[in-house]
Amino acid sequence: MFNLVLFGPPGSGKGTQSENIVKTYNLEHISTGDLLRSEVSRATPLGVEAQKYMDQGLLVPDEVVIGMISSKIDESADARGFIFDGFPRTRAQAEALDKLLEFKNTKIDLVLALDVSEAELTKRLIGRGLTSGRSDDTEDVIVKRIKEYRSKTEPVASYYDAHGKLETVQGNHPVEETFKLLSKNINKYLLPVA
Ligand code: B4P
Repeated sequence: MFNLVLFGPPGSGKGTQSENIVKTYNLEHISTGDLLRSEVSRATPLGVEAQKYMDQGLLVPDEVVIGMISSKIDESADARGFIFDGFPRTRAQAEALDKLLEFKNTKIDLVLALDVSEAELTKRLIGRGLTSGRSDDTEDVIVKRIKEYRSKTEPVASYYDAHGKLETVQGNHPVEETFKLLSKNINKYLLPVA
């Protein structure tokens, strides 16, 4: 099993690149953003709780997100591997993920961090907001999301760096070009299937 974390600020292209990676390497995609938005749209108790945070550009509490991940991993026990998109976003989530995977006799193999300038992030998210209808793609919420990223999520990179798992990839390029850079790193561990 090969497990990859795709790491980066809001709008860095985690969701976009995950689609390409899933198709090329046949990995199971786990996006906490997508899972949370699905709970919100179905107005489940978890979704109602999560929406309060997401609408303000804040991270949803760790225990909510960690519980969701655990059941999602169990659903795909036979997978070739997982791509974790937008998770972990705090050190507590990173430690919880390590414990969960250890319990399942596996581990995180590689963390690919997308490096994108703040001006480009803002431009992309405002652009997406024109059509996405997402309540967190407005200018004032985007500023809060980037701030939340800098204070709570960015430190997670050092956690993985200390474990020798972190590779940083320039993500300012067009989608296909960034994908080539990501693939170069993944190919050291796993052969493409497509
Ligand atoms: P997420 O759904 O994870 O979303 P994201 O950070 O906005 O986006 P991503 O990096 O995937 O960007 P994308 O490819 O879409 O999080 C949303 C919220 O959910 C969080 O703020 C938080 O509240 C909550 N949440 C999620 N996970 C959590 C966790 N683990 N713990 C706590 N809370 C959690 O790209 C963005 C735009 O850029 C798109 O329009 C795309 O088309 C464009 N784009 C992408 N790559 C491009 C490129 N190379 N060139 C030009 N445009 C590009």
